[in-house]
Amino acid sequence: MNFSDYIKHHSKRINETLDSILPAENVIPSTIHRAMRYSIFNGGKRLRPLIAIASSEYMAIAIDKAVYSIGAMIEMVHAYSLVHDDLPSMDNDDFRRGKPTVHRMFNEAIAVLAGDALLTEAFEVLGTLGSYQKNGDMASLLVEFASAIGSRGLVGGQVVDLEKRGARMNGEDIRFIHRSKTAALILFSAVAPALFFKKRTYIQHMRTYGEALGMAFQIGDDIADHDENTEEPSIVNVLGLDESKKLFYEYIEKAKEAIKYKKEGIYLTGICDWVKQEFKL
Ligand code: GRG
Repeated sequence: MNFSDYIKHHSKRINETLDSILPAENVIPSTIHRAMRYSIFNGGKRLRPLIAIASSEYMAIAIDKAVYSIGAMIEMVHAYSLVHDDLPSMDNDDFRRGKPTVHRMFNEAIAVLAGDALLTEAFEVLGTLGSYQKNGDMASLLVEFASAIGSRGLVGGQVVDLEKRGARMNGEDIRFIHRSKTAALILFSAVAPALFFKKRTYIQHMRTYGEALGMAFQIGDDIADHDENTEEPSIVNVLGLDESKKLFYEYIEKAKEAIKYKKEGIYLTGICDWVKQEFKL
């Protein structure tokens, strides 16, 4: 299957999985279920679930309900992080993916609660994996997931991102933000199938791929959003545009290098090229 068909095919299956997991809009209290669905079904690329699927492919893991569920729980956490990131107390954004943000469409309290529910219910999805995949290592998956998105991962990265607004930063500060805020969940997406399906020989390759791709992704986002007057931490304001681009390509090459050993790596490599296209790099 070519890369574009691969993305379309699996995105559809991820969307069906999310649709089956999330409570219907008319389930009481319907406001929160409408808000959760609004945040999930408003045009995301499904990058992280697709990484989990392509990494399963690399390790010859059958792409079945368990893999789609792992992808769905990651996408639910991603959606929660975006809903909270857009809040007035954080980035105070009115639009996401060209549509009103959740707090604009509903209200601030519902946006906080919709994020909370997406996060909580992602762990419910993780907990149900055992009902159709009896031999999976749920404990390792759970520990890695929680630590990727807690105060030493996603949340911690967001704290430093907020604290560094308008402050002078060095390379170490910006690396910490990128690694925690963005790369941690992308790394988790790559390594989750290896952990759950106990593919121990691949764990380190997947970590290297995921972290490098995650770092490249956030550098690409900083380059695409570059504005020298912004107070928001950006690698471009620390290293300059040329150095940032150089680092972007180095991380993309590092990610590709980590999975060059098998022909099944074509989709993981395709995702690296997709990220390059996404940021026009
Ligand atoms: C509020 C707990 C909390 C965390 C916020 C991850 C994060 C930390 C905030 C998200 C906002 C942001 C700018 C993250 C950087 C990574 C990034 C560019 C996310 C957008 O990811 P895409 O492009 O989103 O995969 P789509 O729209 O395709 O789903």
